Amino acid sequence: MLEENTLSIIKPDATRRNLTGKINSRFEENGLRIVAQKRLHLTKEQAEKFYEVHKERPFYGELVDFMVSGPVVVQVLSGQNAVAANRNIMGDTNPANAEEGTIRRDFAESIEANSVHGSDSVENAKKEINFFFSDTEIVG
Ligand code: IDP
Ligand code: MG
Repeated sequence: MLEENTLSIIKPDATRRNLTGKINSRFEENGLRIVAQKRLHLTKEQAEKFYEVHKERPFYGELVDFMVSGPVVVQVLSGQNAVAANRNIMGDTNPANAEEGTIRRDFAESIEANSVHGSDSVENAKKEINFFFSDTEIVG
């Protein structure tokens, strides 16, 4: 049994449409537990730093603008194989390719405004969680 933590972000397209509760129900119904959570309006500097790995990609500037276009909910999800489990619940980056019943298939507006972020490895999850949360803010 691999108990893990992963970082989840509910993106501005979803908070704007008041989908926070609906999205979080998907995580809870699928066995993940929200063990830390805060609603933030990211600064441009924070969004640029968070998505630094993508800075050479053509969509980087637009992605940063999108991520600061409204509030986000940053949260830590905990559970067995939480990193992979969260990615499965989210679905493919492009909602057109996402499987039925996934968050992105059901809620995303576009490949960019795709409602949720999820860490893609255990190593990146640790870094991304530390980016937003101190240890005392994570309560399992
Ligand atoms: P992921 O969120 O599924 O891990 P990444 O490839 O890490 O996908 O891309 C990070 C984010 O950048 C995506 O969630 C999406 O918001 C945005 N993005 C990815 N590919 C494109 C694209 O081709 N055009 C516009 N935005 C994109
Ligand atoms: Mg990614």
